[in-house]
Amino acid sequence: MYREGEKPWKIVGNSQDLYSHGRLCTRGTGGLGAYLDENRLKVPLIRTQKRGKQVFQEVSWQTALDFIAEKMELIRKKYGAHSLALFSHGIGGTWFKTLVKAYGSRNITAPSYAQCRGPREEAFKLTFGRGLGSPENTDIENTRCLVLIGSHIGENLHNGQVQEFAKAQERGATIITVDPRFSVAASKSKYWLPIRPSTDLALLLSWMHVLIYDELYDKKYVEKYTIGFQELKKFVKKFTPEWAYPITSLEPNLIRQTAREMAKHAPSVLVHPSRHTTWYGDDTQRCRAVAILNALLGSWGRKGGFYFPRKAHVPKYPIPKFPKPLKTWRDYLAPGQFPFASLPPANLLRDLSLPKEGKPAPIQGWLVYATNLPLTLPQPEKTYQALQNLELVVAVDILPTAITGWADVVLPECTYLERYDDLRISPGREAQVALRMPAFPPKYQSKPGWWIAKMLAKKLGLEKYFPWRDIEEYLDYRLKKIGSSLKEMKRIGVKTLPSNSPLYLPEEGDFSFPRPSGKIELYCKDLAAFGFDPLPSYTPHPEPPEGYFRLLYGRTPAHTFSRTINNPLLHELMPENEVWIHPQVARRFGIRKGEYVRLKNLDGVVSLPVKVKITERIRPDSVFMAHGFGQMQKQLTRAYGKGANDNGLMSRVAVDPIMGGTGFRVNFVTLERRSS
Ligand SMILES: Nc1nc2c(c(=O)[nH]1)N[C@H]1C(S)=C(S)[C@@H](COP(=O)(O)OP(=O)(O)OC[C@H]3O[C@@H](n4cnc5c(=O)[nH]c(N)nc54)[C@H](O)[C@@H]3O)O[C@H]1N2
Ligand SMILES: Nc1nc2c(c(=O)[nH]1)N[C@H]1C(S)=C(S)[C@@H](COP(=O)(O)OP(=O)(O)OC[C@H]3O[C@@H](n4cnc5c(=O)[nH]c(N)nc54)[C@H](O)[C@@H]3O)O[C@H]1N2
Ligand SMILES: [Mo]
Repeated sequence: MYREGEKPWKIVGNSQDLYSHGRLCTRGTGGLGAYLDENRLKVPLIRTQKRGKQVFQEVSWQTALDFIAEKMELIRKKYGAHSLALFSHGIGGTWFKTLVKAYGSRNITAPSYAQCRGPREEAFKLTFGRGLGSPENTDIENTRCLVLIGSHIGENLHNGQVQEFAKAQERGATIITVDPRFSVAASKSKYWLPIRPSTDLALLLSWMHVLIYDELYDKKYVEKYTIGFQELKKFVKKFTPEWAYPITSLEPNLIRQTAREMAKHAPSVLVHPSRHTTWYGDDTQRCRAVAILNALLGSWGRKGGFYFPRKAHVPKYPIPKFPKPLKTWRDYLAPGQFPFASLPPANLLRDLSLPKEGKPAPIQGWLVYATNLPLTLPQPEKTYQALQNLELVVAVDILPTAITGWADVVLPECTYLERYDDLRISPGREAQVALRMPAFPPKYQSKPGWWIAKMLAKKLGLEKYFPWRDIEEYLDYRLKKIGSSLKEMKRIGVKTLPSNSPLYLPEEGDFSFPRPSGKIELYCKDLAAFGFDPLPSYTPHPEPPEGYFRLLYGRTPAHTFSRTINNPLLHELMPENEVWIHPQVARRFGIRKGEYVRLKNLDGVVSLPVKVKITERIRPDSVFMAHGFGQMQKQLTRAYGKGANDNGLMSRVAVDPIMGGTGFRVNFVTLERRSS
């Protein structure tokens, strides 16, 4: 803990923490910059002019919270409590979820579902009976063959995974990377498959064909644990590598070789399920294909494939039952719409905030916690429309960002270095509990999320849902239930609880998978019952028109989405993004190295100028850039106007009919030179 007068110097990891082993990534170390950032929100603000105009008045916490509580009461009376939605991302959202449930709404969403992991979670649940969760139960550490499909570990810095990836590589594990871009992971791979974007499902089907018809699959495993193999075998018969070649642009030989390589190492092989999986609208089906491929290789529940994670059970602090909401997002779905959505898609709640046919919209108020919706939800013009129609928009943030610019009330949270959050109880190889505690007192007038939610609850007469005196009492209560205490956790940070639940399938005896059949379902009756393909079919996606390129995007090691671009330490590492273009494209447009161009999409949306990176590491039919840049808040003195915003160009989406995810990779752009 910080002592008065001391200067913050460095963030270090906790060696007992399985997620970091004491080693932090760039962004973890750079976290100090979030605390130091002089552009931070400092006091509560209330808008004094029409929404969209950024004219705010500084107010006291009392005034800000009174204003919100009054508006929430008004919404409850006029439209019903269910017409308030919460958008949140990350663990800090816990308190606001409690608040909103207590108030009477279950319209609670996060972009980490329908803009990220949703399709994968539903696909794996439909196949194996459980999703991957976060962090994923991938046994990279022990794998002998790792297949990465549009998952660029190394640039996507999920700390634990990157460390395991490095270990696997050192051990000489074979890495196969399928990516239209020569990613960092591709550079460490034995095989790089520069696939034509949007055709992965064809590759997956032809890999299955090779495994089955060359009899390379795990027969014992398939027989014992799966159902639907005969249907699958018949289904993939025609999907030969020769069939896949013109679709994917990958040579048949390469497809056969890589299938054999996987089979050689099975079951210690991991076809990584990827994380950001909302690509082309048929994403649940593509992820089903990944799941099925893993089942053929016998990797689920096997060492070097997928382990069964352990999770600590920590009793909750007792609170009364939440009231039953009058309506939820499901009541607004058409029959058969998104039948497998287990959470509300954020885009759905956004769209439900738009008035239709002169009637008031079902959603009338937004509480937004730690998510920058204009840069996060595709089709931003719809987000702006919704924002103009709401009765109330509250943003709880640490910076003056795109979303706070649209809020009626802006509440400055303190950074994660200045507050307690709820306990981290996530799955892993061991059952661990971790504490986040303040290293410094909150700067300015910022306050922790738990305090904000508790105070609001009090003003709304909902204090019984926050019955603890303060966060320390809350945490201590929970920790004592597992034989620890806040005092102990403040000292050790992370605690491993005893757990001997098996990490892998038993060698002998039966095992029942949590599916209706008790087996891994290669053929999915549940999907068929709703009119979806029970086995994943390949359907072609539109190709870019002449002179246009598919817009690909992804992570970059120095930054987390849009949230770190203004961070003084991380900004220094990467102040702007670049657009990657192939030399052929550069020649055709007469573009020179380091030049700035604008990207223009098929709907005429034009980006800010962005620097060109001419490289053979990207296919000539696509361009690539890192997400999160091109921010337009002048108050963000470092991030302002630097680089281009991929989300601004996402005016089209391909919606997944199974769970409502928004496929982002269906936007095409051309390049505009400055002089032209
Ligand atoms: N176009 C496009 N859209 C995408 C993606 C993409 O690659 N391209 N990626 C998708 C994916 S995978 C995901 S998971 C989502 C992520 O979506 P978001 O979580 O919305 O990502 P950010 O843009 O980082 O927005 C985070 C916001 O939280 C604020 N913030 C940061 N720390 C704190 C804190 O401690 N407290 C509070 N109260 N606020 C804080 C930041 O200032 C920022 O305004 O985006 C999805 N959307
Ligand atoms: N540094 C850093 N790391 C992060 C994050 C961060 O913000 N910063 N965010 C975290 C989060 S929430 C997520 S969801 C993950 C996301 O990390 P990933 O799941 O790895 O996803 P993306 O970053 O979107 O990576 C996209 C990759 O897919 C490739 N690609 C594009 N189109 C296709 C295609 O049609 N087929 C194939 N096979 N590949 C294609 C792109 O070239 C790119 O290399 O990263 C996590 N890790
Ligand atoms: Mo994500």
